[in-house]
Amino acid sequence: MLTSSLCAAAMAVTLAFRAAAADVGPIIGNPLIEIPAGVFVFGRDAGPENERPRRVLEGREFAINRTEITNRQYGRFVAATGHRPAFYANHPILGLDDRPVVGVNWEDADAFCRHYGLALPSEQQYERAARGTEGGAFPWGAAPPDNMRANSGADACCTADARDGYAMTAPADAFAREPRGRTQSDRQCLGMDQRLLCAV
Ligand SMILES: [Ca+2]
Repeated sequence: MLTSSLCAAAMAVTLAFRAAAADVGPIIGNPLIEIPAGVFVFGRDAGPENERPRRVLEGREFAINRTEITNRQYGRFVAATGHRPAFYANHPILGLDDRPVVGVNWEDADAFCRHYGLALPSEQQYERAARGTEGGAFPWGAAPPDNMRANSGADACCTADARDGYAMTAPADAFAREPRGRTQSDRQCLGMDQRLLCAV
């Protein structure tokens, strides 16, 4: 998990309206994935107090971006609105077009979502999209992370770890091989271990 100082929150819309159609949305190149209503596991018994207890909730349907918001997508928002660029917009790696935008704060992320008629996702929405319905420890299930499943940092803070192929951020869809945020229709949300998403 990258430090929160680099993160924007994931973005999702909280309105419980039915998405008009699959794989569409206002953000070019980043469709909204429909997450159906239904019961899902939220929280866990082991972990910080604010994650306890593990419980089963009835979730409303919503939709959330397939991947994190990329620098290319955030750049279009900046060009359209005059909003300040991401702090790392010109970084040789973190600022690459296909990488998740980093160096934006909550207000930036909120403004981005609002511009597209979306909203930041709730904790429940984000967790439902990332974990599926069964409450697995990771988007792919219970197996521990490995270099094929996720882009991770070094075990000890704060050095790069390129064993997964990326010393820093990876393209937003880089780890598409494993299901993440599986939906009942097999559409997937990807890369939620990194940073920024929007939803409807
Ligand atoms: Ca890495």
